[in-house]
Amino acid sequence: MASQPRQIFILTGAGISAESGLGTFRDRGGLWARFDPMKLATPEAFAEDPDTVLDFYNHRRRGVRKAAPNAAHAALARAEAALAARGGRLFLCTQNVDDLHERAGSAAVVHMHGELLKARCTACGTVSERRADILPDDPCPHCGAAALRPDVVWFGEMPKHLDRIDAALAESDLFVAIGTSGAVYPAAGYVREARALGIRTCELNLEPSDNAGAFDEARYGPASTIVPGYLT
Ligand code: BV8
Repeated sequence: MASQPRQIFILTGAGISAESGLGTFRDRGGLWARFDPMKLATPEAFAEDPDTVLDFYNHRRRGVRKAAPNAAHAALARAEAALAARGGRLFLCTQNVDDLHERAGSAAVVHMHGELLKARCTACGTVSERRADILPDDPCPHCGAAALRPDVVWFGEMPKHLDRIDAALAESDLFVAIGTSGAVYPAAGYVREARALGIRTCELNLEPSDNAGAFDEARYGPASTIVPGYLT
């Protein structure tokens, strides 16, 4: 990393968790290559076939519980602490619904697409920690209704924390995208917003993403190798 930025905005996607054994979405053999997201990751799909949708996320939740953070997650946690120690800030915005950033030691993680290890009650809105499967008749821990869903953001639903994300981006002097294809909005638009704000941009990815042309700088390779190298 060149000059010492004070505020770094990091956007991570499924690629940072790939070497931890969690599937990506759009790579060969990825989740959306095997499943139709419109049949599993939309509120309409959940309304039509809740059992299949719950089962899909139960399977992924079990995978997250078995996975471990990799060197890229650890490097981001170290960078967060180092930047804070010199009066700066690393803002970590993730599209991922796993908890690998937290388990690697990142203190502040903004999950714009929600979290797989949380359940939301569609009756009372309560969000609760949820490491076990969600079964159709499981009661909400707050109101008792059998109305739980994964607290993730489906296609067509409003991502979380957008105001915080926009405010952090506007204050940053470096934008780094890690392990994301640049296919899903509004996250995929952040690099262009950064450029319009005069913020330096860098892509760290296995291969050039759909957004590759929008970045000032890029390093390609597995995240567990290129992220530690870039952040130290
Ligand atoms: C919304 C949670 C209204 C559930 C997910 C324009 C503006 C706004 C919206 C839209 C728009 N155009 C279209 C839309 C609608 C839609 C959209 O973007 N559709 C796409 C398909 C065109 N967006 C929405 O519906 C969003 N909501 O728009 O609300 C609104 C309007 C205006 C402003 C604000 C709001 C909601 C989208 C969220 C959907 N939920 N996930 C779940 O997980 O099941 S999306 C899903 O895709 C995941 O969150 C995932 O993180 C995300 C993005 O995918 P990536 O993370 O990038 O993963 P991918 O597999 O694609 O790529 C992996 C990359 O890693 C690859 O490049 C690969 O090369 C690399 N890689 C692989 N291995 C490694 C690696 N890199 C490094 N090391 C490795 N080892």
